[in-house]
Amino acid sequence: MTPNADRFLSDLHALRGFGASGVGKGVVRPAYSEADGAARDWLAGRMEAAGLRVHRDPMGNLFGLAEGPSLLLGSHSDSQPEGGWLDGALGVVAALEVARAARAAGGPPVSVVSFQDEEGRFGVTTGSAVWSGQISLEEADRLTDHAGVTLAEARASMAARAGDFVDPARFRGFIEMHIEQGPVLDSAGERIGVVRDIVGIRDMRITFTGQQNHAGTTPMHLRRDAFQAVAAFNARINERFRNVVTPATVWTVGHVSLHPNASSIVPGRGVFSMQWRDGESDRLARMEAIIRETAEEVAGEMGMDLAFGPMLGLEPVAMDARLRGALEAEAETVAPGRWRVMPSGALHDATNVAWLMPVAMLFVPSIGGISHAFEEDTAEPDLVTGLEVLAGAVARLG
Ligand code: HGY
Ligand code: MN
Ligand code: MN
Repeated sequence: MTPNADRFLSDLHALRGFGASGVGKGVVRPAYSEADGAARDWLAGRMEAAGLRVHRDPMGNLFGLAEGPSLLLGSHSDSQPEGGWLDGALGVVAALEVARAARAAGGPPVSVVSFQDEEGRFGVTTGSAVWSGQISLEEADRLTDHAGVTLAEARASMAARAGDFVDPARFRGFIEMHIEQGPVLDSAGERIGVVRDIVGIRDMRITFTGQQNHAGTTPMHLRRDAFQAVAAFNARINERFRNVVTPATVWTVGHVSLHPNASSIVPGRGVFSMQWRDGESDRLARMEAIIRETAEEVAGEMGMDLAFGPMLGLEPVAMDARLRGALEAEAETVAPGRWRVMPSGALHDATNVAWLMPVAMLFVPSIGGISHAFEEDTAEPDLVTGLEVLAGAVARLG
């Protein structure tokens, strides 16, 4: 089986055209946006041209199905609000190329998927989470983005063309190729990472409500300033986590919204996202307890009402030994001595799909370790090396 590197790179650049940010190679293609819909229509056309049967499920997950039992390859084609051109797109386009190459070589059958809302406009890897039953469609429909739009409203725009959920029993396994999104491979001068396991995550919205008031006339000691509560929480949590976390644990306050967000108004409401990730579920639970206690303590001291949104979470998962073995054998063939087995600190659809079938993942280096930013990039020879390892592993599993 010989994948066509030029056709693969040309498709990858074509996909970048949907939602191209105009800054570097970046893209703005959030789930269910116009650019996302147009990109999915284009991908559907490429799937059809590759001889695959196009199927959209109620979440908007897009499948190109091969006849009979097949291996499923893919990732996602939605982006962060400011995203790179490869995050997700690489795995989808590589899957498409391997499906074409496999078909031309007379097998093995390969199906392709682009999951919807991997980047969590509404949740955490929402499309594959619903497909795998980690969250029900009914529950997911009530999730809102930062602007207050519900998932039910967003997916309604794509509902007309949706069929049923695909029966996962038709797939023999799932392999997701992705950029590393961290500095390990790039700084070591290595070409391929074979993933051992993917960390777990928790994500929750927290709201402090104080009293909106005049910024000139309200004495400092009488204020119930929601921003001050958010700031105090953040300072305290960094301190409190100290005895619980390891150097691999990460946590992020990535979205903050103050109401009404005006220079001359003491903010009455502060809403922020609290996200934390670690390879051990127990540690994630201990961190949750600290977060809740600290927020309650700050609310009590500063006269705030406190509300926690629903906590979304995915458990850490290990990759399947057989699929992983095929990637390792192929990595050693294509890039001898220049690959490693490594954990994934980023979340991926593979986490959810692992509940349905054996899964494995491979990484290619990210230049400077940058991702979730317009600057995200990977040298083209590394993209092609990844494609070759993926195709070779599929042939081995044939
Ligand atoms: O946030 C993540 O790890 C993933 O890119 N959605
Ligand atoms: Mn991704
Ligand atoms: Mn991402």
